[in-house]
Amino acid sequence: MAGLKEKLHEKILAWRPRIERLSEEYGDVVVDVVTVNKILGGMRGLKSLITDISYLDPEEGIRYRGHRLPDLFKELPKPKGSQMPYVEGVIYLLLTGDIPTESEVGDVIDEIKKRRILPRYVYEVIDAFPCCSHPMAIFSTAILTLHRESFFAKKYHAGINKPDYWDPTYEDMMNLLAKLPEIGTYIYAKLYKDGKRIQSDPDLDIGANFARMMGIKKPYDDVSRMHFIIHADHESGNVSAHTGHLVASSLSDIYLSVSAMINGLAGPLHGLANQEVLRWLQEIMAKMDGKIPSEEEMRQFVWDTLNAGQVIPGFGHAVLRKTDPRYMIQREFSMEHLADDPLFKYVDLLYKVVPPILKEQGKAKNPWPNVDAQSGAIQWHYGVDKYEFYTVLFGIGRAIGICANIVWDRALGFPLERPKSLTTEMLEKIVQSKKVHTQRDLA
Ligand code: NMX
Ligand code: MLT
Repeated sequence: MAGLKEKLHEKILAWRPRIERLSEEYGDVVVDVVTVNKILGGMRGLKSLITDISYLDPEEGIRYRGHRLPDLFKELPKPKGSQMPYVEGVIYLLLTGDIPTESEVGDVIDEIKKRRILPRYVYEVIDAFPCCSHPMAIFSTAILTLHRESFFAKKYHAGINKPDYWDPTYEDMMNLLAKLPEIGTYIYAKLYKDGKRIQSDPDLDIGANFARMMGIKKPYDDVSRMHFIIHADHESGNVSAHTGHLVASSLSDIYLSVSAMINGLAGPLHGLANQEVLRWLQEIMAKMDGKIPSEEEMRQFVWDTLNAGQVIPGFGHAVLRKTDPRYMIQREFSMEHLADDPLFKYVDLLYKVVPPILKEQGKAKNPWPNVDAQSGAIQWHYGVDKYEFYTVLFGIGRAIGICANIVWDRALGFPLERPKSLTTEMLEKIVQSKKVHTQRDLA
């Protein structure tokens, strides 16, 4: 039986002719049109990227390699007695496109275990951070520090054939993914537990080991698995995925690229929204003196926030036009495990009151909750109440998809990304020339 890397190699060889054919035979076919508003509106919806790792349907939500998330949670192998699948199974799936068998997942678990140990200097860099630094700044820097370990960078400098780029990139990916939980949990220990680190256990899978290093009992192992899996990928246009891809397109290695994507994820309109949801909820809780607000009171809090010119964190989406399935997976878990938690009751109230208000306000194209509206409340329930840390958890998961994309970018020989920019005057001239055209047509 072929291991993950051999399987990936077979898949790459089979895929390359499809891309070559598209470029050679259909290179001039028009796929989308760039209007002025696409340029001014953050390229929203512009079909201009390619990835086979995942696809986001506005109505249905994300599919990883063609699989809806609720199906995946049934299809992927699970540890005995666990509700959630192995994170390692998603690594296998995103890289190869195949649902792994138990034994294939076992091989990935072994691969990851071998690569976990962090060089001492990473701890020292984390220790050296000034007080009050945000965990995402520390996380990004700790990853960046590992750049000196890159196989890809070493091979590139020694001289490597372009078709082989993917191979050392795969090695960098597996090394980094194995180390991210160690980095994340050390940042947590350093910032919130007086630096008292719990050592990893070489016998555990990613989810169980993460729970152990966080010092949190079951079912936090399943919470971690669920969290890393649902955050793993969201096609290529979101800020973190796009940043990872863009930086990697200059042949920066995985460490440089993932560190950069973490910085994009750290923005409040993207991954930091999970922290913002909890910060906002805590403010409301303080105003309510811990009591659960009535629907009417909650509506008022939502309107107050909107009227102050702020967004409701955890709601809306640039692509989705329905409730995020990642939200629903977490909601179902919460109804089973934390139904009586006061914070969940707040989240549940928001689920009911926010969408009609956003519809009434009439600005947001999508009034429904996204992944971030629910994730923090689960962490809080299991004792992770330092909400600045939540986006680090998102980042550990997101790195899986971004790394898989970078390996495939290299395998398919995708070029340096370099779109063209125009000046305002140039755009005005283009618009002017179109107007002249229209008038001429009318004459
Ligand atoms: N609360 C208030 N206003 C909103 C919201 C919201 N949750 N969502 C969108 N709007 C506003 C948006 O600010 C914009 O206003 P303006 O015209 O004054 O600039 C208007 O509605 C149109 O925005 P959309 O086209 O619906 O959304 P867009 O694609 O520009 O942005 C988000 C998408 C996700 C950035 C936006 O919905 C938002 O700010 N949501 C809250 C933050 C959040 O939850 N982010 C996490 C997204 C998921 N993730 O993990 O990355
Ligand atoms: C994500 O998971 O990246 C977010 O939902 C944002 C997006 O897809 O635009």
